[in-house]
Amino acid sequence: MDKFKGIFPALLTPFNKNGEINEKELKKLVRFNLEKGATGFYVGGSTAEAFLLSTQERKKVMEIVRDCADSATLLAHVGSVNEREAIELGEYASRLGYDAVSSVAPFYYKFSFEEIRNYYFRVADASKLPMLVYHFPAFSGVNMGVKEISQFLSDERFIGIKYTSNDFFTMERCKTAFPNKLVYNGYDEMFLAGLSMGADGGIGSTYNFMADKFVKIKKLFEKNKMTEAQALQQEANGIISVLCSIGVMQAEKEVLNQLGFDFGICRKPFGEPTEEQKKLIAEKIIPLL
Ligand code: MN9
Repeated sequence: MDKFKGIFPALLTPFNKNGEINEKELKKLVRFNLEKGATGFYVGGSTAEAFLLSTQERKKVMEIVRDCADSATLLAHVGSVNEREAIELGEYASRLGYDAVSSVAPFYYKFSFEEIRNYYFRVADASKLPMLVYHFPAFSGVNMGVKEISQFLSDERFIGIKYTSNDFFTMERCKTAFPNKLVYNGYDEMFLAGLSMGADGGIGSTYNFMADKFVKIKKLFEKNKMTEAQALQQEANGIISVLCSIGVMQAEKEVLNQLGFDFGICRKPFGEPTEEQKKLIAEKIIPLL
């Protein structure tokens, strides 16, 4: 289980001038994060613009990362509102040798919990890999409490949950009821809070360029050095406030661009940061990295 406990950047997807996936830059980002101490990667998640990619492109992203991630632990997000796509991607992740698959709950149509549960079971069965529930009610519109989450965590096909919600009471109840299952903290700005409520690690978008800060927060927490851990979380949060004021993923790509990557911009309908916002990133974020 240790290979699953740690800091997992939810990788961004670089696009070139024509809007196609930029393989070279994605590989460069993987290497950059391995040097910063990332345990592994969450591949093809919301941060990767998964829902703006074709099925072929989602597979290509998985291949590129598999190709260059050496022995890092790889979690493939295969979630889709279209179950057939999720199954196809889950089977593909398994063929590529991923360590686990993950899925957001099927969204938009307000499926019943039973429909959602059956979706998860079928996707898990098809891939035969351990499944990680991606709980993100603010974006998926699907809220689940301890009772619903327990139906997954009590099942041997499920390895844990990526928990992106600020309801830490529910997080703690789930981890306490299922101590052998994994809980990943999802909101980077509350990582330290998540650790104190039982999270085993984190999966986050801001880790793309500051995984080292979160590796340190986790180490300090484990050594009971809370004041130092809080100071680092505060430093990270100063950066995350700026990202949120611009648009998290659009701003994250600009951060990488200013660090010497060529990540391009997010796919439409996402907009681009203005010159003023780029200046804000240069002044308020880059010097802290
Ligand atoms: O799952 C990420 N969510 C998205 C986690 O990217 C949509 C987080 O890393 C947030 O981006 C981050 C900023 O709010 O915590």
